[in-house]
Amino acid sequence: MTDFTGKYGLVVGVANKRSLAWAIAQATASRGARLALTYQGRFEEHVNELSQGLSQPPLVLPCDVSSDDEIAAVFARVEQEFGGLDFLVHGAAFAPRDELSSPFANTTREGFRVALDISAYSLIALTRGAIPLMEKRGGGSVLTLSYLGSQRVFPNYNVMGVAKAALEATVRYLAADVGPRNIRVNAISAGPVKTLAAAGISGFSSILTVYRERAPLRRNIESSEVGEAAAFLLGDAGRGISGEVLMVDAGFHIMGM
Ligand code: IMJ
Repeated sequence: MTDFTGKYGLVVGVANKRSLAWAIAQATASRGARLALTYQGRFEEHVNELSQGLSQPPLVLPCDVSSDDEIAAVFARVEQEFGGLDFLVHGAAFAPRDELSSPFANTTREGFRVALDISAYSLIALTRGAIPLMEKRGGGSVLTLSYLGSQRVFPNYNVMGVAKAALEATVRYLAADVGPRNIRVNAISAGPVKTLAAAGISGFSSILTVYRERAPLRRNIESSEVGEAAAFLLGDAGRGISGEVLMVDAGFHIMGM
């Protein structure tokens, strides 16, 4: 599969070993990519530990994606160390906990703001930072992670569904904007995986069961399957694809019932 030897990537949104962003980091690093990984404050230890396990030691940097200053600092360091960038992986998402258990009509103004800022706006800010570094390399590929809750209603997904709908629209508008510079922008919409983003979500186990029963493949997906689909979209094999949301969900989304 796609070789990433000599390619530089930035991966945002690794929290721990179960993170889909980590699966993407592993899939690209194992194919030869040199990576920078960013962590949000509380995940520093986890990400530092994980980074030891990559074949090439990554650059590990702090980044709170709600801060323009921290985003600017990340790209300054990446430019210093790599001189350019071939791909960007955006796997950051957050809504205040209460928003994922309260009735949707009770969504707060602040909860809505935070969810859309962290989970959708950050893709615009990060892509803007990546553009000059990708132009130095003659183009690049940007990938984000979404969920079917952007299109359909799932219990408790609530304002995250709204944020993912905004994120998928952002993918299309960014793809149109940066395409002339040979930069592609895509999303993978992954089926449910027991990551930190799913921890403590009430009813998550029954969601996994429903997917397993109804999906054409009669099983749930594995993180590595997201990693490999990501490697395809990020690498040369995906060079004709932009503005796309690729479903990696064992086919679940095609079913009517
Ligand atoms: C999350 C909530 C409800 C239903 C859910 C999920 N389903 C899936 C998820 C069906 C698959 C996981 N997911 C796709 C997410 O995007 C989760 C985002 C998320 C999770 C948390 C939990 C902890 C917290 N804030 C969060 N913000 C976003 O405090």
